[in-house]
Amino acid sequence: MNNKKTAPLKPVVGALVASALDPSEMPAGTLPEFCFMGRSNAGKSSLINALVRRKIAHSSANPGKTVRIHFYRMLSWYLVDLPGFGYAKVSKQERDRFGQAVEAYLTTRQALLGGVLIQDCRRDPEPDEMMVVEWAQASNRFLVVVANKMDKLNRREQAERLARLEEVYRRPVMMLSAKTGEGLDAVRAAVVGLGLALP
Ligand SMILES: Nc1nc2c(ncn2[C@@H]2O[C@H](COP(=O)(O)OP(=O)(O)OP(=O)(O)O)[C@@H](O)[C@H]2O)c(=O)[nH]1
Ligand SMILES: [Mg+2]
Repeated sequence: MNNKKTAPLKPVVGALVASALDPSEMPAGTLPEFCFMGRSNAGKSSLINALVRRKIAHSSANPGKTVRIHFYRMLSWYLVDLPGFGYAKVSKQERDRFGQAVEAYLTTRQALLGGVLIQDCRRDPEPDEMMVVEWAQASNRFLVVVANKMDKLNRREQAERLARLEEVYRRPVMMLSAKTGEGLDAVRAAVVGLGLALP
């Protein structure tokens, strides 16, 4: 019998598995993946941290922080934090480089089930957001559209913006404040409903 004390099992949930640009740097596609997309500063990292109940994704007031494709281990899937579109703070050359990497990831990654598109509820969708919707439709992937920062609006404005966004997107939109947690349970339920366990 082995009486040696074993080290406690390291928590795997939330562990950063890879920060990739090239497909060769990505984990083997043995687990399903679900990605988080949106304009820089929309609140991707804030939503991820709220869903996982841990500060795994870096969130800051400094747009363009996420400049690689980050893979985080969940219990039975990988959570993928994609670099945001439209960063001000990096060169065009660098922007093109991860733009291409993201496009290649979205179009070729077999393990990718779908994702969350997050945007600021005060803005209208721009071509980048509409392309994500087209991508989901064309490739038959799940897409949850989230309008974040609802705490910045009053109730009447929230209702107006929700109606407007659903009209433009032509699909359901979930209102959220990653800051206060309002709307978070519904986003959590949408993700868990796809069979993706959250802590
Ligand atoms: N008022 C308010 N601020 C928020 C909310 N969600 C995020 N923020 C703030 O918005 C800023 C950007 O949030 P992040 O979560 O870092 O955004 P991101 O989409 O991950 O940005 P990049 O990684 O740069 O692409 C931070 O200052 C957050 O504190 C929200 O629901 N309400
Ligand atoms: Mg981020």
